[in-house]
Amino acid sequence: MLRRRFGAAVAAMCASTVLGLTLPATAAAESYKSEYKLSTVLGDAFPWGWGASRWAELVKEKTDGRINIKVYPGASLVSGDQTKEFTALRQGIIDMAVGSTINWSPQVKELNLFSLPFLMPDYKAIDALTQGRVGEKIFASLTQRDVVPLAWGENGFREVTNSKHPVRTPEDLKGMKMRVVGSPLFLATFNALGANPTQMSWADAQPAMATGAVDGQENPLAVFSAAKLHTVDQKFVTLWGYVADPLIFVVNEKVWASWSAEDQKAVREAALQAAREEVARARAGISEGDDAVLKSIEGNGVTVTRLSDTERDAFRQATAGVYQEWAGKIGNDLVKQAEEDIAKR
Ligand code: X2X
Repeated sequence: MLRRRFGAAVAAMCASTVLGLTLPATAAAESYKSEYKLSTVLGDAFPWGWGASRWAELVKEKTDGRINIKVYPGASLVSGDQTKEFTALRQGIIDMAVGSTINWSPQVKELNLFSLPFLMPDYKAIDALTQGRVGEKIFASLTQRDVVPLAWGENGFREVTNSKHPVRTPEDLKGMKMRVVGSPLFLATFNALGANPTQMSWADAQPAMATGAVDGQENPLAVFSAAKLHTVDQKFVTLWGYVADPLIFVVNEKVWASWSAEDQKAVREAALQAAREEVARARAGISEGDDAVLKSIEGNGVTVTRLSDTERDAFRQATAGVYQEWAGKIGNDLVKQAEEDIAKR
């Protein structure tokens, strides 16, 4: 009897000790998910997916494991439909993302800025926008759309490729079946160039190239190389650098609000560091003086066409009407600021 009572008392003590010690932790654990879902289009073999994994890794480190992130490449949380990613992020189906400005531009019109043909001539121009007042304005408009933007990464300058012949003039694109991404601005640009553009997701694009359902596409060289697009018949690349898509590291606003100030700071710092490292990777090996990726593409039998300034200008002129029309849709003030900041770079 005595023994049993003693046992019960010990059990009660243990229970209260356990409860006393674990209650605050349990409360905290309830507002934190055991795992956060992070969406990207491209996986670890690409700078983009690498940057997302790097962010996850740094967050784990900096929060002592309080925030665990799982990366879902292939926009798999939205069944591969990358233009639905932003909506799913707002709705909380996705907790975090490293997303391309192109894929979110159907919902955030300002993001079409980066897809204005021939707005940004070089990396300094991209940086002048993302690291300046234009970038701040775009972040402010994202903040009004239920997400917390933290850092700018980069997919890269998008070069046009095809299976038919070298492209040196707009005429060379005439009638060519081109896969483009999901913003109507891309349809407008390729229509203006006389091509025959069709919209599809990245997942559908590769089989379409392999079967010849499309002749060509446009994507950064880092993507061309990692996706081995020469194996799906892309034999001709033209370096025209007509647009570049930055990436944005974001967290759903409710998820963000559920974290302590200390953890928010850690996630932000991790995003800034991962983005810095990701941009360096996205830019590596594809320009003069640092051309290992470009060389390996050529080594695979791909013909790389480099345009003179005059040749590039013909593409610019052919798309000038699209630029004008879309500047109005994006917001003439924002476009004007972007042009000024690029001129001053
Ligand atoms: O679909 C594309 O072309 C890609 C991978 O570059 C984007 O997601 C914008």
